[in-house]
Amino acid sequence: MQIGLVGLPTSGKTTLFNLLTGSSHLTGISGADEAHIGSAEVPDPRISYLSGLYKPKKTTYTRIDFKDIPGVKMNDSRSRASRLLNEVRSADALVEVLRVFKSGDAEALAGDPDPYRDLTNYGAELQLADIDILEKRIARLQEASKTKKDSCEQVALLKKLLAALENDQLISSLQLSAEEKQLLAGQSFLSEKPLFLVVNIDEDQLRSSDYPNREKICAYAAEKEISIIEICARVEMEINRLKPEEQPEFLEDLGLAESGLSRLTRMVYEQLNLISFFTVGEDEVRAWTVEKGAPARQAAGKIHSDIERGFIRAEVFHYNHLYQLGSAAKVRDAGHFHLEGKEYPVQDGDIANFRFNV
Ligand SMILES: Nc1nc2c(ncn2[C@@H]2O[C@H](COP(=O)(O)OP(=O)(O)O)[C@@H](O)[C@H]2O)c(=O)[nH]1
Ligand SMILES: [Mg+2]
Repeated sequence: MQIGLVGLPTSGKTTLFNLLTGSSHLTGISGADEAHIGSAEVPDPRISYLSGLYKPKKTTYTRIDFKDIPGVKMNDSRSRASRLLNEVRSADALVEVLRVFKSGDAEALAGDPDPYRDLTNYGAELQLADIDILEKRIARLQEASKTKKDSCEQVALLKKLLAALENDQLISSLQLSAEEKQLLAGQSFLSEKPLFLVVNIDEDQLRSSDYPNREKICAYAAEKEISIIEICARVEMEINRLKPEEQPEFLEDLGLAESGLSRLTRMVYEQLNLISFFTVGEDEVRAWTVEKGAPARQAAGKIHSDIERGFIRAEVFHYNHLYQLGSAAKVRDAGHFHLEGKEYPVQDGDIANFRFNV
């Protein structure tokens, strides 16, 4: 699973990427030309609690991968533009960064901020790229259908997608049947990817929780069912430089319960239907990511392929019981331990111990 950071040049993508992943890539107008990849820790207070309880040698949070994809500039060559578009295509979900903050650097390149314009333009760009692909595929299939019958169904479906896009609907908003999804397997469309908006605002705007065109942007996001989050990348940078124990006071002063970075990571994590289960012990307390509904055996495979292969049973209890009762022994006494087979759908917050035999 890889989350692409997209948006116009100087919107703050690399700044956010550096903060999320602890990297130090060049920001600003002379920022790097190529996409880069890194992973971000998914904050989870439950891990801190477990770590305090088990005092393990090692505590490991789960992570998700981000890819910083440079925006296309006016004078970019076609080949560069298409290379960058391919980077967008290969991402599983997109976080679009919109610039609202004012800064000399950004202004010189991109003019006054106009996030509503940027948002609708980018949406249109994704839509056009999909329309272009669909038209080409339909033409190719129609050519082939003169000799092959089974491409007719495909053509009808692709035409349905095309009509939706031309009608300003996102592919993700269509209710496709299982058969239709099957027909589309292996084909990916940009406007089908889960999309998140990061509105990159000024410190003053963060304090007043307002900025120009806020209502229009929120209405657009609501209509298209896009999750939206407001962040001030500059403030995030300042918070990041502080010692961890100094950060809460700083955040409180800004009227925030949590840093924008952790809100962003959690939003992406939750909206993509990802959940965490934990393994605990003296050596390590660790969070693992699976998709909601993943069966126990598959979850075990996240830890090691041997555990998946030789899976016997999972011994499971829930974090909430541990948190309420204070020790695993009390959780066991209260009858909250359960043994589960390979099909058991792992729950968010499960603490699991897998028995296996290879
Ligand atoms: N004032 C202000 N400047 C920012 C903010 N976020 C990013 N910048 C600056 O805007 C410029 C472009 O940022 P960068 O992350 O390189 O944008 P990218 O082109 O989207 O990767 C850099 O000079 C950043 O320091 C912000 O929230 N406030
Ligand atoms: Mg950049």
